[in-house]
Amino acid sequence: MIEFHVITLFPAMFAALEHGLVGRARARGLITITTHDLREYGLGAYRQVDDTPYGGGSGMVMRPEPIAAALDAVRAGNRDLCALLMTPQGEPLTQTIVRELAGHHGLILIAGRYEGFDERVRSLVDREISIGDYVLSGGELPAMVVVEAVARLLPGVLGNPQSLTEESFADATLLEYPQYTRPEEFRGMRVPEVLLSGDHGRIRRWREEQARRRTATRRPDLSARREKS
Ligand code: 9D3
Repeated sequence: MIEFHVITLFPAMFAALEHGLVGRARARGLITITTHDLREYGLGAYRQVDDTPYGGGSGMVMRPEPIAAALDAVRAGNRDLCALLMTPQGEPLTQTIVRELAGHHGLILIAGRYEGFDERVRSLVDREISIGDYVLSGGELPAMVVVEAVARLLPGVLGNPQSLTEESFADATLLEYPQYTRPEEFRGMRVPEVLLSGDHGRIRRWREEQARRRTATRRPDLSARREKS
């Protein structure tokens, strides 16, 4: 059981998490996801959450007070939550980080918009997380990525715990071997004979070799990391 709290200007985007594996985990009471509309903590009659940057420059910056107020409100009801700021300047998310996050009782994810956060917001959180080196329009999709990656590690969320065992073994440093299902021939492309042989020793060795070769050619970075460990 873990509780996710998301602070966002676009709570409606998180309807995506009513579906699929995460949606089922919620329905079964294995996780909770609560969105908190940052606009409700905005300043003045216009509920302002952003402002122009000191020193000039283009774009708007998220003011610290609404985020601090939202964080205080979420933390008031719940002790011991790990607060994550979703930002392109954060640590790039890895499966190792996902496993660390899954160890907490609850997570607060702060999704921003505009050009970024006032620097002082960083002092209010435990970690800053990026999901990779490409430009998105805000932190909402990254927050959903974190929720899904963490949720599927929790006991009972995956139907088949076998997949988790295989995952931790491969540790995301080995790409998947080629997989086939019916039909035996599709548009002239046949299923490799070894997979039809019934020889489970041969099949296992073929899959290991394929996974190694595929990792070496497609992901030399992962391959090098494996050879060292
Ligand atoms: C194009 C504007 N960029 C240069 C000044 C800065 C910038 C600000 C805000 C770039 C992206 C964003 C919005 N992105 C996120 O909030 C975000 C993000 C991402 O864009 N990529 C990967 N991970 C993340 S986590 C949050």
